[in-house]
Amino acid sequence: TKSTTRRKKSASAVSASIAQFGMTPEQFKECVVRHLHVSLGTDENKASKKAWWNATCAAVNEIVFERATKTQKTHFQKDTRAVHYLSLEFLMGRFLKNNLTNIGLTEVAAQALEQLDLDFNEICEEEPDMALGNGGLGRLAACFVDSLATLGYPAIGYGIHYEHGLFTQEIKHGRQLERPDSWREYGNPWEICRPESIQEIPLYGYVETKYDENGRIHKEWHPGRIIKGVPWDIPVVGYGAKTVNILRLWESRASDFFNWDVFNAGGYLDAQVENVQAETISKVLYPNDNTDAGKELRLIQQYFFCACSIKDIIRRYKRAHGDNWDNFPAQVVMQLNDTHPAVAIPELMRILVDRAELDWDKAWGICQKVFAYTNHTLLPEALEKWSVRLFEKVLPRHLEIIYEINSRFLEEVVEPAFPDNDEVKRKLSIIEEGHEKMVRMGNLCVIGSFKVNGVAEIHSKLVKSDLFPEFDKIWPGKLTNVTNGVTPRRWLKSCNPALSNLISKHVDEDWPVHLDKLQKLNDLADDKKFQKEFMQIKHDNKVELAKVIKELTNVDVDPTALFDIQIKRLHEYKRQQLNLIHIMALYRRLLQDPDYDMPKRVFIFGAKAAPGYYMAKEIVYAINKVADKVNNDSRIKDKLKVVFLPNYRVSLAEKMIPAADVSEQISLAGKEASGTGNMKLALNGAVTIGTLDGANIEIAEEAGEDNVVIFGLTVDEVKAKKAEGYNPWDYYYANEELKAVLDWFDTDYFTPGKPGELAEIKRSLLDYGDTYMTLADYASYSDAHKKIDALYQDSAKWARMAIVNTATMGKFNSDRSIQDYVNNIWKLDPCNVE
Ligand code: B1H
Repeated sequence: TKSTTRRKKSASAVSASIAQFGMTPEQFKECVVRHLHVSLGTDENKASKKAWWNATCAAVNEIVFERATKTQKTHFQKDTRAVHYLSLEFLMGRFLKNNLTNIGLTEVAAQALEQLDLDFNEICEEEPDMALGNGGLGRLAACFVDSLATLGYPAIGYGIHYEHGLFTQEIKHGRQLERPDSWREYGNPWEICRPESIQEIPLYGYVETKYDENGRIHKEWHPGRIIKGVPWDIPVVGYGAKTVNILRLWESRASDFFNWDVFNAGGYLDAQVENVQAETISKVLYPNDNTDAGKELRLIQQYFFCACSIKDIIRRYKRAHGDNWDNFPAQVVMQLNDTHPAVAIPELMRILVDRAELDWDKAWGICQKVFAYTNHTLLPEALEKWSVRLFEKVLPRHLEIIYEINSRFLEEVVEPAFPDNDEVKRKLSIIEEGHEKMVRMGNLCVIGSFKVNGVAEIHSKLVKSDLFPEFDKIWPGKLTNVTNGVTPRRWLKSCNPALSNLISKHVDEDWPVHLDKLQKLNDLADDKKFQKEFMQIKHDNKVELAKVIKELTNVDVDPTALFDIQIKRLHEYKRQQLNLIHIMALYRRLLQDPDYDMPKRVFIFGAKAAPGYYMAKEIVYAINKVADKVNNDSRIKDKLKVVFLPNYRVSLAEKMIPAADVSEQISLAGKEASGTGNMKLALNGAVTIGTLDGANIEIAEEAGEDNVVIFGLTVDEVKAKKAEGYNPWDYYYANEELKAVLDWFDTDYFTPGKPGELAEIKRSLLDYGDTYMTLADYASYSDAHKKIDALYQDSAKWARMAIVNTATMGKFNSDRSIQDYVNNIWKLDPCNVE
């Protein structure tokens, strides 16, 4: 009966998609085979799996590009207002399964490939992740473009077409090694080059001051270099595939225009060097998450893609409106994804004042209606500052414009609000005075934008109270909140098909676009049959993940054990070290008392460390060394396993998240702006163990206090403890277990023959002051895990909690985030395509 319901289910899915796109599995199959011949130049007998994957993508693209063209045409004809999402990162992951989900042809494609004796999932595995982002900030941009297309809003994502995305991670002898990521070495079926929309971008040089006949001042920038920006377009398919928006990524090339001079001077080799320099701009993504590298190349990357994008936006605007700038703010809104694209503000000013010759006030009036800025972090090391010296070298005219913006702001805005107050002026100035003068990009963004938002309630509150309190006083209402979200298409429907099918049996089929409907599952939380089905699916997903774990690490894990997962970038504020210390304490308890009462547990990590982040890499090493020891210690009878899955990325997350029982969200309160992995895990039925930080607070509100396990200091308690003088040694001496675990780092217990190899971790937690108060939260964290153990041992109670988590995560749909942006910031109308 199970297989008949499966067949019925897929039959109805197939008929629905036939209704929309008129395609049967047979037709899809013929389309794939045709592409194998005409697009790939091979045939059924010779084709590699990669070729089959390419041919399948080509078949999907027949629908996708058709819809993309239709969408662009409609937006142009209706002259729609659009949002332009400027982001240095788009962490898209794989497209095939996602695009099939969104055009409703997953079952058709799976059956077509089956008829060709191919396994659908195996073919999907051929696709490299498009990893043009570091972590949450980049993945948020990817979820947002999905939601914008799904909701039918005219939108375009602008970014950089990096040749190398985030590095791939290998673990060798427990340490992280970085290898370049080559996601498009042999071409990428999802992108298309648009040479007709190439832009030329100036850099370096000097500014000449001129006066016209009327004595009016005019500034002319004589650039030292011109770089070419080549756009690559990637279609973004909305769920239901009515709207297909575009992600436009710029690749840098040497400009032919500039090189003629070099050729004429006889410098053929010099010209090649210039080419290499130009192409370096889009060569590689900076691998830092939540830290500012402050490198010249990074500033050039930022300017390069902002300048290309603004020229592109203006070209499109002028096609409909000519040289009349009056409607520009009505047609265009640009969302700045953090301060990384902040230089777009002086760039638009430069074009309006120097090129279009608008007077300053009119130009500034336009700018202030066009830009909105999202702040993603309060961490001081992540707040971007550029040295004035570097800025002047790379963008001399922009520096002048920033000075002008600043002096007018200080005189016309700050002086009236805070008369004669030099201290406030010093704080709000875009220029930080000091040993080395710096440009503060956060201040520039707040001054140049009409709205500024944080990414979760508590974070937005802290942006107002701690980061920009005077700005909040000057412009009440400018600082606001939009809580993050995730797309339920990728993060439930497509990555967890079994749970999705179960949900569809009990909730209207349109839950992927009306995620609040999951609330209906609340009524089934105590239903024994439903609990059994729900937990059976969780178990099956754990069986699948156990296979992946075996393949990647050769560790055997028991799928009946509790799967506890922490997946996110490695950062001390995220406190993977807290998780590790607790694991070591469990190990110690098991060694001291073989009958220690706890359910079998598997702790699973996925995390990349920035290549230059020393302590993060030490923590990766420590996790791997502890894992080696624990996993091979027969004394504890497999009650505890620790695995570190290498090369954590979007496609690996899609396999881990459906299999999680417990979600670790353990940052120090006040440090994690929002988090989005926390939402994905809870949506898939994981129970959160977490601090009152970022979106955890809102997740707890939605799920109810009984269905999450909260521990640790609150934001206010953290502040109070810092104020009174936090001393980690107090906690070390007060807690016998904590002391024993920390002292373990000094021995060679986990690194035989190499005592002290892990000692830096202990030092960072004691001698260096424990910046993120790991020791202060340890006891509370340990108690929280005891609570988890007890809850898990009551399987009905646990099932109830898991179900309620899935049922109550509707708020964290990125469609809701986008609707918030639309209502409060962007003011867009949806546009019907056909
Ligand atoms: C987030 C970053 C970030 N906040 C600088 N800030 C970067 C900062 O390359 N850089 O220089 C890169 C990334 N990333 C994350 O944004 C927050 O830490 C998360 O809490 C949040 O969920 C996510 C999306 O808003």
